Amino acid sequence: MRPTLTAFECSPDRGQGLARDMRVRWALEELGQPYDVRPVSFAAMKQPPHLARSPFGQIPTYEAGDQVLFESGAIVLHLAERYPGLLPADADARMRAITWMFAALNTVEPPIVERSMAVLFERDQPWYAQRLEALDARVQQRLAQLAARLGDDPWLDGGFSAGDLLMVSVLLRLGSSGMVDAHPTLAAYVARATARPGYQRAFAAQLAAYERGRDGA
Ligand code: GTB
Repeated sequence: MRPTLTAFECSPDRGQGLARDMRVRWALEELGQPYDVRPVSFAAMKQPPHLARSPFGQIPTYEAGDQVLFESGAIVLHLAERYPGLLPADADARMRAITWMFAALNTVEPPIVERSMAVLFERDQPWYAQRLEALDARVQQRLAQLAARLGDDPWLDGGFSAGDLLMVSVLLRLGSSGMVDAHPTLAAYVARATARPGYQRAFAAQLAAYERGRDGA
């Protein structure tokens, strides 16, 4: 059964691959699973047909027959459980990889998102510089802790896993802030992950989708 994802009709990131459909596309590419994408507009996201798939009116969603999922982390976990390649077979190692998935989404992503929101929406506030300093410190703390754990290892725990896929997806949201580059081992970790053919295919697909949406094709 070929699944269908939803993604922005025209992503506000202009095809930089920062929207959360990218992590699901990347997982599907790593797993060698074909998929279709249904683009949705901001208006359509808030209409009943999409709200039936995503109660919060967001992308991405995943549909395969009767299975309808929302939450990018849950979708990646579902795919990684279903097809071999993104979770180790050994039960303990598998649970550690799943723990890294949660760490990426629950411990590392929130301060990064909070910082991104401030940069986007709070720039004009008189307290912006002070707030940004505090938010930077929170992100920097997480990056230092992550770098300490990664050390010189290529991946977080053994081979590349869904934990790495989500962690790198989250780190990419720091974009050109230079915060990841301040840790050469983390920068190399991100470069290693994004050089993977699965990432490259997913990135190209979302960029092409953005360009189609932008050109109204
Ligand atoms: N926890 C959910 C998940 O992981 O699936 C969060 C999903 C989510 O935030 N979806 C966003 C969305 O649908 C798109 S990815 N937003 C529309 C809305 O809520 O009305 C977040 C995102 C958006 C834009 C950029 N960007 O421009 O760089 C990056 C990430």
